[in-house]
Amino acid sequence: MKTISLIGAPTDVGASVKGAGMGPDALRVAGLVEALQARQLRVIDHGNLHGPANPWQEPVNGLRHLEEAVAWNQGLFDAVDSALSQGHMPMMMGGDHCLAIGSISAVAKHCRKVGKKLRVLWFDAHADSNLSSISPTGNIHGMPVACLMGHGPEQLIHYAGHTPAVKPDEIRLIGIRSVDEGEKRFIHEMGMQVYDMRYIDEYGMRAAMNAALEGVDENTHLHVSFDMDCLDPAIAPGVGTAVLGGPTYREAQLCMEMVADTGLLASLDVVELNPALDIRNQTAVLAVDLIESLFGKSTLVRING
Ligand code: 5AB
Ligand code: MN
Ligand code: MN
Ligand code: MN
Repeated sequence: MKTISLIGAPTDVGASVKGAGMGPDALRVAGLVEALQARQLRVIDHGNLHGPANPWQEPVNGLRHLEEAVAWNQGLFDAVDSALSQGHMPMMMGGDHCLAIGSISAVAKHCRKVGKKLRVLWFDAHADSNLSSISPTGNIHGMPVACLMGHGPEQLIHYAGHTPAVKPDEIRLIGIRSVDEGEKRFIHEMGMQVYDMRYIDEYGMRAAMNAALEGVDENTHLHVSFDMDCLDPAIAPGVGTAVLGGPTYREAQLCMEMVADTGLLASLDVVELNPALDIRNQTAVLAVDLIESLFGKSTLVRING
């Protein structure tokens, strides 16, 4: 039986909109633990990590709350690292997306140790590939992809023990529709593979997912970093940085089902859920619904399905 380690990281230090820190509890209220148990998974809820409060300061040298982000990511790195060394599947409940730096750095360290290939699927409206020199906001939740690829402040790029933690060809961005000018250049320089909304409109979600999953095999550790603002705000209003024109409910379900079909999911981040902006917890309920599909719950009527 698979064991899921639930790790709550209740902070919004990487954002400039308040409220993502309430994400972990909103997911619990929406029935995450029970839903996973119903999928025949053993669930250990480690509760919430502790870290520095959000000082709500202006950016310094292009970075807002660097010290606080470093502390939260170190705590999360340690928790994910420990879950993986016990053979558990870590599920990080954010919190804002800066937390993926610690979470995925621990995953990258693990992959190197056990000799697995890493594939990160980054579902997001944004590219999260900013640098302090080009970011229009200084918010670190807009920088985790760059940090993981070794471009970021010293304190955020060495958790894994090897830098970069993640190579550009190990990550796929999916659902993207809001990219800053500097990010565009960076993405091209890095040669990253991006399945943006234009691609999804033209070729469909099935083609996008097939392309994003190309080359994964039984020796691949598949990590999903799910920013709730990836989804269309019509179905997911409870996020801090909503962008029109995201995947529909069915397209999102298809993504999850196609990941489930690989049987390779080995770690997960659920981030950027903002209960303060939600309507009767519907975005958290949707997250739980999608996570069920990620773990193989299917609405299809088929034999052995
Ligand atoms: B999220 C923006 N590109 O850097 C920036 O929600 C938005 O983790 C970042 O995807 C959004 O501040 C970060 C304008
Ligand atoms: Mn994000
Ligand atoms: Mn986003
Ligand atoms: Mn956001």
